[in-house]
Amino acid sequence: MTDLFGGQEPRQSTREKMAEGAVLLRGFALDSEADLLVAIGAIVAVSPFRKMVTPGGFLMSVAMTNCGRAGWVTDRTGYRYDTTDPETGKPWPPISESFMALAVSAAAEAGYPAFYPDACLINRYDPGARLSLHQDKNERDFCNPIVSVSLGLPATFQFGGSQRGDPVAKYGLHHGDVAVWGGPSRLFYHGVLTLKDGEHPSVGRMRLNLTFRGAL
Ligand code: MD3
Ligand code: FE
Repeated sequence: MTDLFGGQEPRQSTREKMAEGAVLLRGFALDSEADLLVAIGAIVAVSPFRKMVTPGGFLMSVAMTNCGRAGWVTDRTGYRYDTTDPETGKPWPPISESFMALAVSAAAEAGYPAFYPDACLINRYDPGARLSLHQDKNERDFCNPIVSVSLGLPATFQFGGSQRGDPVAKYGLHHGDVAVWGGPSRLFYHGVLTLKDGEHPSVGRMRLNLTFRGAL
């Protein structure tokens, strides 16, 4: 028998429809875990995680950094995409091959075959961190989906509708899960509940989330 997988079976990935245009690919990133963690380490060596201030003056509990041609930032003047990291004054590090391959293949698997992100926001949730209900609408073209990758501790994700008051569904997002949000669900309200304490075997005491975007 030819050894197709180097002695290792590819891990199983399942697909779940969350809403029109929104697909959850459970376990899709598990085989890329090691590459992703190395790439994140290289990014934060150049552009470290930082907690940013909202236009309203609140310090976010989620620490963030970016890679790609543009990065999402917030300060007292507003939310925007910036081609330079305001902390370093330099361009953000590039999107690595392993990041790009994962984002492109997940988008294709979810029915978006021509998605080539130019920005990737990296969120770090320490225990106690949360992200309140919001829409992602700083991107130029809402025809592009957003691809999100969850690593580390599990979190409860809230997914509503196009109005803030719409009822929300809750999903557990686990290490290796990838979700793709496009079409009618692209502008739906969403958020992440307060992260519970724990220790993940390969990531430690945190959750990491990558979101790939067509920003510019
Ligand atoms: C649904 N991040 O960075 S990822 C964000 O887990 C953000 O860190 C969360 O919301 C996190 O903006 C959720 C899932 C996600 C991302 C973007 C979406 C869901 C989305 C855009 C539209 C609809
Ligand atoms: Fe968001």
